Amino acid sequence: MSKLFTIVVALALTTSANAADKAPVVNSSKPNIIYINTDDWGIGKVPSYQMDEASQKIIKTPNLDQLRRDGALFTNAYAGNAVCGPSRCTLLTGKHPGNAAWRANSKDPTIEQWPPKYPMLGEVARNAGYKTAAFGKVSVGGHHPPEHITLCGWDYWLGYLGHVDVRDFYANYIWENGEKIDLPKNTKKVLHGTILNKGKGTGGVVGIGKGTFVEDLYTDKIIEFMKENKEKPFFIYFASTVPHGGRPGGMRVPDLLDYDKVEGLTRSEQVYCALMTYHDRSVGRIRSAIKELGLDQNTIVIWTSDNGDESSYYLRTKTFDGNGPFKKVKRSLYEGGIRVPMIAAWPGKIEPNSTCDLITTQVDVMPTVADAGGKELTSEMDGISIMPTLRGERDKQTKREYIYFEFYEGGKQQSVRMGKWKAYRSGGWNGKLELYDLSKDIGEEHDIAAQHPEIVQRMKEIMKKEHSPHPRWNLESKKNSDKKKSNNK
Ligand SMILES: [Ca+2]
Ligand SMILES: [Ca+2]
Repeated sequence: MSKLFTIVVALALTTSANAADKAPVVNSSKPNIIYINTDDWGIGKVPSYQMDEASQKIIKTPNLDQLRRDGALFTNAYAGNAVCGPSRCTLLTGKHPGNAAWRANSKDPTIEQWPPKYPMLGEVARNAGYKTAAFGKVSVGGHHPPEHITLCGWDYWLGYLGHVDVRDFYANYIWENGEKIDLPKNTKKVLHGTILNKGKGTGGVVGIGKGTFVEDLYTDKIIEFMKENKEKPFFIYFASTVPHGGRPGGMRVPDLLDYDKVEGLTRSEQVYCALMTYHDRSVGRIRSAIKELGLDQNTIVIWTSDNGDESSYYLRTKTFDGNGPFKKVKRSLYEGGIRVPMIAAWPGKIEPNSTCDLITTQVDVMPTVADAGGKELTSEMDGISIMPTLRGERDKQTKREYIYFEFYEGGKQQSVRMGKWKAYRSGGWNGKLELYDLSKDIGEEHDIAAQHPEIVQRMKEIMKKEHSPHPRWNLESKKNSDKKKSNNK
């Protein structure tokens, strides 16, 4: 036990509550946490995962490679859901997809449901003793008034209100703590002359920007926040929009970083790769700042992505195998839509250059943060704390029997991961349940439901149990709901 920790314990034991209130904040008992959640970064495109030769050869992420060498590569990490809004909703509300307010990007919850009565991630962190800050795509789902972002529990936030406005890496404004501020360098004129490529299918403007690159601005402000709060434990949520692009902002970077010299890359791919390398620099800058502030022994850095790989509107993934060995991409509850990269480092606790096969999803972030701050988990949290794993005490790690997903784009999808088993169903209650053994069939190619009726039955029970009714989303099959409607006439 460290000397400092002994003193803290002694203080807590011997002083009255009043005196304890006046005691200086000592952050050695609570690790700082920096949670970096990228946007649509497919697991195949993370060179450390070694799933795609082209990604390993072409995409430069030296700082993520270093993070991996310093920490653990999670091989069974899942996003909150298969697409931005629902995934972030799970992360920020601590509700799994069967209980979540957002279960598709397309519709908002009802006014009775939002804002919720239960505490959200920032508030849980704050209640656990953390100074809290959020950067980037801070929306829980859909588009919010600024006060709803603040309500999540952030002492400081910088970013955008929704999922569309946030896509512009050179927007001429940004929101800071509920106030809209100008980014005067990002004039239309400056950007107008920088278009390298436009037209159908590129998802907006692709090219070079010469103003304030918002990804860098987030990083500057994260470092500033850490400096200001280095004496306190802090929790930072960095929702980078890299490598997501799309209308209306498109994809722009300050420089192509020599990706234009790589043979065979399309212009979109050059910009796309440069975006990833710019984000990688952000990770490097943040980690250097942690070291300079003397906080590295007491800071957990977790890096991940909010859903599987995206290909539909980028038209730039042909060179790369973005989903690795997994089936489908973003918007699917097959593994390719939800299995994500996750790398965590904590010097002295997480074994360097290790791998971890714990099945974890973004629903676990909230209980993990509460636990890190010494708080009990509440019944409102659907996940488990992975602090024992992060502390290097894997034998103490609580494991769950299964994880559950549901999602309402591309059919009514449900899936369950239970040990080696993966169940998938599309079409609601009456859809055919497919069963895969991931230990032998990582690509979900061989449906063996017919051979395992007892597992199928169990999976159906889990799907029934974990789905909670929602006014916007139900699992009735279309036929049945049509029948109901005509019966009601
Ligand atoms: Ca996303
Ligand atoms: Ca693949």
